[in-house]
This record gives sequence, structure tokens and C-alpha cells, in this order.
Amino acid sequence: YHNPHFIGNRCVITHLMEWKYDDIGDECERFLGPYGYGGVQVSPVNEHAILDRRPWYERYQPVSYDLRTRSGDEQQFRRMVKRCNKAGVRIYVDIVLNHMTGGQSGQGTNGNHYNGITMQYPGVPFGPNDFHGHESCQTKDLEIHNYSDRNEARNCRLSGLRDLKQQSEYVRKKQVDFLNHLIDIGVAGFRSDASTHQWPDDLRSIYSQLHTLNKEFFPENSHPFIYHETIYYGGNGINSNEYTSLGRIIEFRFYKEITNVFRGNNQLRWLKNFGTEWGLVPSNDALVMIDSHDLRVGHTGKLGFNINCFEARLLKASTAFMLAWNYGIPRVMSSYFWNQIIRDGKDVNDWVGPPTDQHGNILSVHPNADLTCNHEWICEHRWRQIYNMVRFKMIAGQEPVRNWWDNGDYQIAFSRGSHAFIAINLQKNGDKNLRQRLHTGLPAGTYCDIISGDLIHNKCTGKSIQVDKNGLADIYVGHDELDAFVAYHIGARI
Ligand code: LM2
Ligand code: CA
Repeated sequence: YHNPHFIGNRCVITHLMEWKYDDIGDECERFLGPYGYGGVQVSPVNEHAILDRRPWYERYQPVSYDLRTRSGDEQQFRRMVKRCNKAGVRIYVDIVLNHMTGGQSGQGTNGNHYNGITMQYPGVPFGPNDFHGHESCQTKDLEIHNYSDRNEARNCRLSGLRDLKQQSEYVRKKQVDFLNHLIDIGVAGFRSDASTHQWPDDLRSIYSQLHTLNKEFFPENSHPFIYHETIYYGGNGINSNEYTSLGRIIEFRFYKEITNVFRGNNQLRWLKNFGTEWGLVPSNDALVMIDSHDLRVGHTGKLGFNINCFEARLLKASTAFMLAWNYGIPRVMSSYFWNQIIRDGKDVNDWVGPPTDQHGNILSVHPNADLTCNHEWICEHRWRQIYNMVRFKMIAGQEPVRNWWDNGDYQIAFSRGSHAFIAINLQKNGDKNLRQRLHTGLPAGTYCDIISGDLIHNKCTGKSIQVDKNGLADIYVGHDELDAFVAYHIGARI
């Protein structure tokens, strides 16, 4: 369950939050495939509650396992999966197995009624016996209060969401059928939502009943890729290593430490041995990110700490480090605009859903010639500094980190063997410019910086460097430049 089944040397996932399936299909063909992305995480695809104002988080309140959301119906989903696989891009579905809706009643996106008070979900069907009650959850209100208590965290409710009794074979069977349906359609795997709130043994039992991947798109006997949302920062919380035998885990310590460094709370020079030596899980067990659909609005982590699209310079630089460093499978968040207003430490608009027309239909993405997106779609995955670093990672391959240099503070540089080289400058005091003659590890030649520009018609449209016979070059990153880093690789050499 650890292998993402990327095609060729592709190695990065992007989360196209709330995108419509038809648009994702287009994007696989016109951009993700050609620019080397390995896969897409799609927002939950099964029927979910329709809530007032249509917040993004309604997709995390399942009503049934029918495939219909505002992103499209089953037929559109199938078409997308096929088109993306053909374009060399895998599809990973965000699966919400821990719970159903909150304590309200209403209609789901496929027309099924549900009642969270009586716990009736006829679309599955699930009834009250399929949920945890006082026999398994000891808290008075059935809510999780102590997240470190392993029983409570698994058997009680996560913010009011009706908690499924996955110890029941019937419940597991319904979930197995749902996942197998997706596998048969041709997805490559899953993001497992709220994993910490599910018993590892229940997940193990579910996974053991999964089909192998569709042979139309995958080698025979391939198992789905599964990455788990286990929010663990060390200490006495539920340790994410309870889940590493089930697949990968989203390593929240990666995001936390990197954000801390790029925010100027810890010198960049310390990153020299970043990874397991900092207490992170082994690279092969990890999926990593800088931003996520939750972090950006403070639904996990502390609001204002996370780096998102509103701090583009920092987001690009920290994402560049993630893509240059050889750790885990990186996921790039692709978001939409919302009017962030922070009051008393809370984002008043943390609920805002994707751009829609007046009937609530999600708007289509029609990118402009300069690669930017229309409407409120931010499309970070289309920013040159980011997609060029995706290529950088592909070219770096499994080459080791070499030629580490730092100024003892907030300037660093390193190469990936003899394939690629990056320098980052976030120096805040003294001489703020990075101006050094450094070992790049690269073969002699002229290289284009793929951050300030590109190699086009045998010319650099941005900065460039001359690497001499010994691999040395003059590296410059001014403190006042648009981007805080430069990157060179053997694919952009004149
Ligand atoms: C996750 N990972 O473990 C998702 O990444 C996260 O986005 C989900 O929460 C969460 N687990 C449950 O799947 C989001 C959102 C919550 C929202 C839930 C359910 O962050 O705020 O909760 O989805 O829609 C909402 C209300 C909350 C209410 C709850 C139940 O915000 O106030 O609690 O519904 O009605 C009474
Ligand atoms: Ca649970």
C-alpha cells in the first residue's frame, strides 16, 4: 500500500480541491501529464450532506457511497479516471470511512435522505446499530474530548460526526464494496480521512478485502496506494507509526518543522539532516505537504502558522525545499480564493466553498495562455516556480543530497548528485544577499535558473550561471528578488 504507482519517473501529487471531474480530465491531458505530475488527489467523491451556504467541509459528511457530488456523477468520474490514466496521471480519492454526517437531517447530493439524529442512512443503508454508542464510547456526550485516549479517539465522535462501528462486519463490507467500486473504475489509491480515529485492525481488515488495481491501467497484482491522515506531532498523542504497516502516513511533522524554519523561527542551516534524524517516520512511509485543505483555514494546526497561497513568496520557497529534498512523496495543494478575515484567532470565512454560479454549480477552470487560472481558482500547481520544481524533482531522481553549503544562518544550497542544484536565501540580518562561489555538482556548462525563467529556444529567459570544470559557479540570490531561491538542473542547460 506504499507504492503510488506513478508512471515513469513522475513523483508528485497535487490536490485539486473541489475541482469538477471534467476539468480534472482536461487538466490531466493539457497540463498535469505534459508537466510531469504523477497524480491527483480528488475531494471526496461519494454522496454527502448538502449544508447551508455549501461549505467545502460538507464533503466530509457522507450520506451514502453513491458516486455523485458537485464535482460530477459516476459517469463523469469514470471518464476522468480513464483520461487521467491515459495521460500518465493517477487518481487518488479522499475516502471518509470514520463517520457519516453530523447531528442534523436533510438530503444528500444524490437525493438520498439522511437523519443524523436517529442515525438513519437509507442510501447505504446504515441504521443506529451501525454506529458507536455508550457501549463503546465512555464520554457522556459521545464526543471525543481526550484525543490521546486511544479508545475515546476511535469510538467516540469527532466534532459531532456520527461514528461508524467499523468493528461490525456489515459496516466494513459496505466500505469494502465502495472502495472496490472505485478500484474497479481505475483509481490508484486513497487518502484515508481521519485515520487516527479508526482502529488500525479495522482498516487492516478492510484493506485485506480490496481488489487489486484495474489491469487496464496497472500491472497485474498491484495494490492500491493508501496514505493516512494521522495528525501526530510527537508526544503522547496517537502515534502515526500505528499506521505505517497499512500504507503511508501524512507526516505532519514535516509541514510543521519546515514552516517553522521558513517563518524564521529556526535557521535553514539545521535542515542539513532533516528527516528521520528529526524524528520523522522513514521516507518510504511518508507523504508530505506544506499546505492542505484544512491547514489553510486553520482546521488543523494553528491559524496563521501554516503557509498558504496568501504568502506566495514563502509558499514557493518552502514548496521548493520540499520538492528538492529527497523525503517522502510530496503533495502540492491547489486551492481557490476565499476572503480570509481573521477575528479572535479564527478565520470567519473558513467555511467558504469553491467558486460557483448563482445556482451553486462549481465553476469550470479555463486556464489563460499564461498558465494562470480563471475565476477564483488559484492553481498553485501551475505556478512556474512550482511546476518547474516538480520537473527538478523528476530530474534529481534518487540522486543523493551533496555539496551542502550554508552560511551558518538562513542561507543554504545543495545539489542532488550531479543532476540538480538549489540555493535558498531567507537571511534576515547582516548581509542579506546570497553571493557565493559554490560547488554545484553539475557538469561544466551554462544553466538557466528555472525559477526566474525558463530555457526557451536555447536561451535563458531568467537568470543563468556558468559552471566550470570543477563544478563551481557564482550563485546569486538577492534579498529583494521576487523569489527567495534559484534552481538549476541538467534539463535546462544550454
Ligand atoms: C478530516 N480529517 O481527519 C478532514 O481533513 C477534515 O477536513 C474534516 O473536517 C474531518 N476530518 C472530518 O472528516 C471538516 C471540517 C469540520 C467539519 C467536518 C464535517 O474541518 O469543521 O465539521 O469537515 O463537515 C462541521 C462543522 C462542525 C460540526 C460538524 C458536525 O464545522 O462545527 O460539529 O460539521 O455537524 C458540531
Ligand atoms: Ca471512529
